[in-house]
Amino acid sequence: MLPGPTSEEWIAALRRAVEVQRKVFAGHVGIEARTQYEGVGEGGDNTLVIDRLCEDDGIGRDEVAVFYRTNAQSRVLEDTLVRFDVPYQVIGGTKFYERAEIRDAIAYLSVLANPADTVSLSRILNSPRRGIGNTSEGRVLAWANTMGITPLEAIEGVERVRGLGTAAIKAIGRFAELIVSLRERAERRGPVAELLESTLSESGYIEALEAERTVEAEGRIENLQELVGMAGEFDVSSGRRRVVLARGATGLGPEGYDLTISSGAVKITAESAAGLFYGIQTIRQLLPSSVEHPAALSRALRIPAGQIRDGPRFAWRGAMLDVSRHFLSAGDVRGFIDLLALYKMNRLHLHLSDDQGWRIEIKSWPSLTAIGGLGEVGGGQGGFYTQDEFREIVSYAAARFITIVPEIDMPGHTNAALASYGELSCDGIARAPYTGIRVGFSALCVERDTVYRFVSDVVREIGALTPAPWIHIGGDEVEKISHDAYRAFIERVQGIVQSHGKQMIGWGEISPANLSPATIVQHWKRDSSFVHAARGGKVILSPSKKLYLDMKYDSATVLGLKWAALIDVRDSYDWEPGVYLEGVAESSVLGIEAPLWSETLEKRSDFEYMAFPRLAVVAELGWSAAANRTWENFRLRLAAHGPRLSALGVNFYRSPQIPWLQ
Ligand code: NGO
Repeated sequence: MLPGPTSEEWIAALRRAVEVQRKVFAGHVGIEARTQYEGVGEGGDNTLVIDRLCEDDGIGRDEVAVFYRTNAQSRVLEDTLVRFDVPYQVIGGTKFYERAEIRDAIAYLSVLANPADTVSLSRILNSPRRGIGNTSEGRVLAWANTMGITPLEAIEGVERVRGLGTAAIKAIGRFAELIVSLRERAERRGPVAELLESTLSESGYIEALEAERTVEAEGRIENLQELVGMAGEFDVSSGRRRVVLARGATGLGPEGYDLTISSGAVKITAESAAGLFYGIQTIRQLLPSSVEHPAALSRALRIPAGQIRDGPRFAWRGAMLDVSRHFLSAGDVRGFIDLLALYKMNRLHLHLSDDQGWRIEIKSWPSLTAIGGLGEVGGGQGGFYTQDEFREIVSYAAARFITIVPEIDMPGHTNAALASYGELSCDGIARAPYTGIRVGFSALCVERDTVYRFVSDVVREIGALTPAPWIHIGGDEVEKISHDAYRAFIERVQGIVQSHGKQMIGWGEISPANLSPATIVQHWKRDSSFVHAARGGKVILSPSKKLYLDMKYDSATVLGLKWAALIDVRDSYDWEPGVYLEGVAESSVLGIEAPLWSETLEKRSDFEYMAFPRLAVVAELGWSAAANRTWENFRLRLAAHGPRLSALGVNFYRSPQIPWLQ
């Protein structure tokens, strides 16, 4: 069912288009249409390749990416489209022509040019890939259609996986597509069902996740399969080519993986789903950066053969976003999470409250967001996450093996709360909203019982939004309270956090309080973290001179602050977490985390500019063994990430220390 011309006028326009095409190609027009999984077809010289018309490819329903095989052809096409007044944009060397019209025009053209192509074209235009999401009859038929198998075979496939959740079925659908594509390229050997079955059973992965049966697990399958799909395009010599995911002992720890790439298969073995996920991320990094752009996905991709046995050095590999000083939408946070996943980071700490804004809905204290959520630094609009939005962020992150760590900063950094509820101050008077960037001036009234009721309500509500065991209570930069009163406050809050079944995390300042060894201290400047290490507690390292992503790169950097240091890429790389703090041995270091404070950052691209490429440094410090890293080697590897970050649309700082590849 091709979308036909919709009016007389259209038919005329299409005819003209056909004529132009015929002329420019001297009467020879071939059309080839393909989806991501159909491999790279061998069109003739004048083949027009219509690529990926699926909305779930991120291109959008009415957009078309058109590639020509040679530059000359691409110029011809461009001329043609310009003549027909079709706007286009160039992304990563690929031209995108928007509008449903051009899609229809090309479809129509294809019918005239080569009726045999109608079938494959309609497969794409009807985009059955969108439909592989549930077991309803229509979907199964669509699935069968995509795979080129009979509806009965498709139903059998679904039967076999009946009982799995929607996402799992979707994932299997994708797997199936992948297999079909590989099989097509191997000239249709063996029945589809057999291949599907053997790949699934060898993986053991679906079953393992099925055992978990959680929403997160389903999200993970989906994400994993998406990425496997990307790897599915690898171009190796003919034969049965497969991606195999296996759960099994590797001796590489719970997050480690063993990746073997040979001409016959790509195999990842890991003890946990997280390990498989990281193996996939490595495949992703081994593939050319063009895979990061939807338009480039169906090119022939080559992946080097070899074996990688890999596992992380630290359990905590984190970043922090300060969404209080300037608010970031949930969508922007998800975008950031995607980037963390690429670099195998596993914690995202969200600094949800500060003097300038309260960013999370608390149902028992509604004014926190109704009043405290309104502003931000500089007087902008602010904002907050509803609990539902926050839950979505949590599960989006979990699907990428990233744990969200929520922070409510107290007893200082609380002006937004004090502006919302006067009873949290000792004088009972609500504070005015604050839009500046000073610190240290606000404090909860630590003598008031109301304050502890408030803390308990907040911890309970936030704790319920995330399955993670941690609540970060800030505790930094308190100038308005005596040391004794501060310590007593921290101890009481620790009890509250524990009473809600969570472990407390706090900034370095909390160390002198009588902390449980299960509490975690986050070092950021000279402090007494060693006291906590001595009592058997764990420390997260966020040294401001090394890991503060809000510090300027050099004196010419416009964004950011510089109170701790100027931190170019090498400064953040050249240090050793295992011996950084006296009295905090490597065994006490839980891991590292890079905070991105947002006093000067207004929009997502500002956040990205400060985070990248330094976040790649953090990833390496968190993951690689000290013996395996040197600056000279790192800077060359990082250089290759320039095109990848560009393809992902990340606004990153092109440090002159790195010989960036174009
Ligand atoms: C400090 C302060 C934050 C600032 C940040 C700016 C900590 C833990 N408290 O770090 O409020 O935003 O510096 O670099």
